[in-house]
Amino acid sequence: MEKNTCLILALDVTDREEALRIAEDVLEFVDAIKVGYPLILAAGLEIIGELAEFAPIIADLKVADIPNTNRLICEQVFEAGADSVIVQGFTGRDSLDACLEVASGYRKDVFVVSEMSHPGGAEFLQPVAEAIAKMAAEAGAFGLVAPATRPERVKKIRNIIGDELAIISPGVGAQGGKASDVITAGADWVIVGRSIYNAESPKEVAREVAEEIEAELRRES
Ligand code: NUP
Repeated sequence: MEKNTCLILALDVTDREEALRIAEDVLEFVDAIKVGYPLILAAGLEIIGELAEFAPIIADLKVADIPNTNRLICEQVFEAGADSVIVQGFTGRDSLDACLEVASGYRKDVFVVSEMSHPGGAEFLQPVAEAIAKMAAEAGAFGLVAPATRPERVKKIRNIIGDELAIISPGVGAQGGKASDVITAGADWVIVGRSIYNAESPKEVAREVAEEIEAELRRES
């Protein structure tokens, strides 16, 4: 996944045509498109291959099962054309290793959720987030998912893992996070869903977020 705009679109619409239309519309302002259960369940797994024509695809399936089942899920996702998959870390090292093995066979990437961005993410996940981040780094994951709603947590996790892993960060816009704050905190990519795909002009909002990130990166350099 190339770093250009540092923006990832979370495409959680449930209509295939709408998904393709929005993807094409915002294309020049996003480095990747993240698809998850809402769109895959509505439009079928083939939507991954269709969207892969536009941008690298991150399959946000938050894979969280025993190693064998994780392996089977990851094979399906990569066969469908995804470039990376998001998996949960709380299931432990063996479950993560199963995903990493499959990804490496396909020359694809794995992102591990360290702490979730919604308020409930602070209940059970936050206390183990740092241990999950360390495990993901030791296991050789490509990156982590960390919450844009808590930039101080992104900073903490960045300090723990150093520059070895990428951080992708959801929670900007609809969940209250701000793109420039989470870039300052050490995220590599910002993930934005509703505030782009529900906008009257998704392209304009994507442009605004990309410009905010660019300005912040320029200010820091
Ligand atoms: O901790 C997480 N928070 C989160 O919002 C991990 C995620 N994968 N996500 C996903 O990011 C969520 O499922 C949605 O697809 C996207 C955020 O969308 P929005 O709040 O910008 O609409």
